[in-house]
Amino acid sequence: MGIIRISHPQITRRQFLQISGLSSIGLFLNGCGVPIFEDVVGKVSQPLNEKVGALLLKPQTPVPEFSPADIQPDKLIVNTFRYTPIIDQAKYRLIVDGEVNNPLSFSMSDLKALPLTSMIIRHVCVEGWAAIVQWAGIRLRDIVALTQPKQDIRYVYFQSADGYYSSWDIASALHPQTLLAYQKNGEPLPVDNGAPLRLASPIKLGYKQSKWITRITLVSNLLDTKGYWEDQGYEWFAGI
Ligand SMILES: Nc1nc2c(c(=O)[nH]1)N[C@H]1C(S)=C(S)[C@@H](COP(=O)(O)O)O[C@H]1N2
Ligand SMILES: [Mo]
Repeated sequence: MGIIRISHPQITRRQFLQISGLSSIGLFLNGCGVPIFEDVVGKVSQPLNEKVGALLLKPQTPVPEFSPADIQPDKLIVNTFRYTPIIDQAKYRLIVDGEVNNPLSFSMSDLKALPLTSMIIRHVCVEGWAAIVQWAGIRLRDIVALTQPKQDIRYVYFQSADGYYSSWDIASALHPQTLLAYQKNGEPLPVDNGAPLRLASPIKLGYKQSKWITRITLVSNLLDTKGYWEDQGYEWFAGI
């Protein structure tokens, strides 16, 4: 789909551990609204994008969650349109890049060092089925905060190992219940459901919940290609 540029910058282990000990808000602002990230990963060349900053500081209202008794393990139908990529978790890297000051590459153990969030939500597929699922993983907003987005970031592209791709508006991406999940119903995420890493969010339809994510790219404008299904006429926003 030709998005932006490929870069594979590495963050050192020491830097990562320092960063991951901080909350996403603490990463961004001290009392004066000045980025404190500089102390941790070096010079910040751009001021924080005000819109992204506002979304991070004032997260949208959470969607009510279900209780563990509501989980429907048999109702989540595997829905894979191309093929199931088998990813070696030891070699896996998540690239987060685009219009950011601090593009990053994460191993699975880097990701697992970030705060774990669990939620029980309803997955809704446009093909006419739904399932209540428990997902656990990291908040996408924490990853976005670490990359120090430049000004005017409005969209996020997700690329998957099977060639699937999708794009989201930044507000939905920064929603506190938009997770990069690596667990399902209390177990490691099965390959069919997107291991090692997939999107899970109660505010978007199933086809926006990319499985096998390998690259996340923050951009100010959408390209002509918006998503695997979106480019075939499915609604782009796909909110629930
Ligand atoms: N990479 C990738 N992600 C994908 C898909 C896919 O084919 N490839 N299918 C989507 C659709 S339409 C749905 S409903 C959900 C299904 O998730 P599941 O297979 O874990 O139930 O994955 C979404 N994410
Ligand atoms: Mo779907």
